[in-house]
Amino acid sequence: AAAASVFAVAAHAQITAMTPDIDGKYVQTKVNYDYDKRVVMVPMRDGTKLYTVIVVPKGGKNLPIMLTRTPYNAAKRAARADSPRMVAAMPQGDEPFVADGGYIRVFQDIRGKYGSEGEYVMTRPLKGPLNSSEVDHSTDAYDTIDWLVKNVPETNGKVGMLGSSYEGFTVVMALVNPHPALKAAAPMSPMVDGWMGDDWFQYGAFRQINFDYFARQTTVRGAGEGVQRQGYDDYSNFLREGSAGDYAKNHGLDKLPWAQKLFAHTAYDSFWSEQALDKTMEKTPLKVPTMWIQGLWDQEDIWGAVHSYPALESKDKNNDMNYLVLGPWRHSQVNYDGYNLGPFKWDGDTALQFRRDVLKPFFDQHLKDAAKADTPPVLIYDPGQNKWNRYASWPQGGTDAKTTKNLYLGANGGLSFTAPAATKGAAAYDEYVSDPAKPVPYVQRPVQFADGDRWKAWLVTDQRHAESRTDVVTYVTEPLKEPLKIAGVPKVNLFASTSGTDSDWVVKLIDIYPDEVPSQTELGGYELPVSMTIFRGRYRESFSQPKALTPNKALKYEFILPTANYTFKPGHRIMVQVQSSWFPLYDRNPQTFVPNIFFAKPSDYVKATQRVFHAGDTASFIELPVVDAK
Ligand code: PG9
Repeated sequence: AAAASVFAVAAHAQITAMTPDIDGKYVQTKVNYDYDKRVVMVPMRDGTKLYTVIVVPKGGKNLPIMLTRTPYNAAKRAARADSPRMVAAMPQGDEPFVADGGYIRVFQDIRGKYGSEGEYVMTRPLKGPLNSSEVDHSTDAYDTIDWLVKNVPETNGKVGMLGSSYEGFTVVMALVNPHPALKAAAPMSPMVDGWMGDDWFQYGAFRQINFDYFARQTTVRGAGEGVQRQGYDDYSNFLREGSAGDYAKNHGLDKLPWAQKLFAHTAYDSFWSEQALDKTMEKTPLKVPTMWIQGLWDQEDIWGAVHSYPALESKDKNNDMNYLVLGPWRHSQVNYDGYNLGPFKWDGDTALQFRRDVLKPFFDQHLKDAAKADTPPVLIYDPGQNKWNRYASWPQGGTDAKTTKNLYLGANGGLSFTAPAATKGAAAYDEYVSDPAKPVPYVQRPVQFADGDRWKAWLVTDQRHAESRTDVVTYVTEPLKEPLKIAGVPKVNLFASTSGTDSDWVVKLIDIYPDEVPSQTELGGYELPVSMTIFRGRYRESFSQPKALTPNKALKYEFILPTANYTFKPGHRIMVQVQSSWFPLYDRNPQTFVPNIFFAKPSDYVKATQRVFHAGDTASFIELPVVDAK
């Protein structure tokens, strides 16, 4: 009782009615936390300090470290929930790793973003012709890992790295001159080649959704704002404002260095080829077991993982270092629920199955000296059969004449494996008018880039909305009598002409569901894109040297479609669609050859008559990587 009254007197002596109530001294007592969170500024070789959040299970000893380097706010990445339990505080994708307190988890802001010092450079190139400084993401990863293994007492000295998209790009960067403590890596949907197919362009066609992305990322060190809109429908918003360059100018985005870099490098020049990490991987010794992961319908980085895996594969002499995983997923879905994509339901939570049964054992083997995991060299979902396939190598089909089957576009909208004969009299082509004033929408209008759910699933959008347009040509097989399975990379061989001097060609390989699907009626007649892309015609002969197209001449366009592992089932039909715009996701081709499409003038945009040829020497076809469906 005496002690209590002393305390009461002392408190009264100090605290008055006017004592300021915000004194900044309060630190909440963490009750029953099963982890410690430490924030450290980790020094890099050039003296720059990077904001690093280290989350250690309480009482942990001899634990491996799982590292993610991010431009997306390390503090937030390490705080999914404000919970005393590490499994709830870490991101959903980490649950298998942290549920049993078996891993130290580290998130770090890359230089120039959020809590880190230094200058931000978008996907900072490696030291070399594009980067004359002494630092890049390879050295930053090295210095970080070096610091962690020396300064985190609870670690066993082994580090793994994982992360998706930009965070996947930083994983790949760490594989260039890797620190010896880096024992395993999982780049998920890594940004690898920003011109061929990841994020910025696809075969040279610019992805306008990125204006919002780099406005948010490069206007401030923290989280910036997207671009203000004039109206509800982004189709109208972008159409109204003209070229992508005009759009940028109208919103002041042309002042941003990243926009200026994009505008200056529209072709596949050394700015892009020097940064293409699949090319870097080809020159890099395979020292770290690496699992390349992406979605089959990855709407942001469809190029990276599937091109990096083959770049390293010839170095994997025992087939136990270089792995490929493709799930039935949208971009980064590997880290979330994987029960479905849009209306397509899979055989359970495919993403969790993968993280728990494949990814965790892979890391455990290399970071914890656990038993050798039963990791398939290649693991790919077949959405048609609704099951995972384990392969020893990839691709399975399309590797020789036996496994390549040509699917020919034909007369009267036909599509078959028989080459069409030369036609006498009958038209050897189909024709449509591509009008830049009425471009084909990539999803049904109204379109909003800000609608995240729609964006995430857009690559499985029902293509009937496009089929019914007069500026889209379609070719369809008879209903299949037998299952047809493809497992590899479909390749387009398109003979087409335009009355203009430049043109885009969008080619889609589609699975048409039967008219009736009793178990899920809304899928009746659904036109599911299996694989599709856009090709900017000016790059027909060379990606680095664009060239005007000769008007009205049948020219051959050859390019690959995104990788597929897919069974078309009996009763389904295969469809190919061809069109010349995909708006507003991709900027419009003016259809007049201009030096730089970003700066096309209103008068450059002209209607063009397009022809798709399907007979004799100019028979268009898609090479399919066909394998035994059983
Ligand atoms: N796809 C995003 C991105 C990566 C790299 C550059 C620009 C954008 C991402 O999800 O991180």
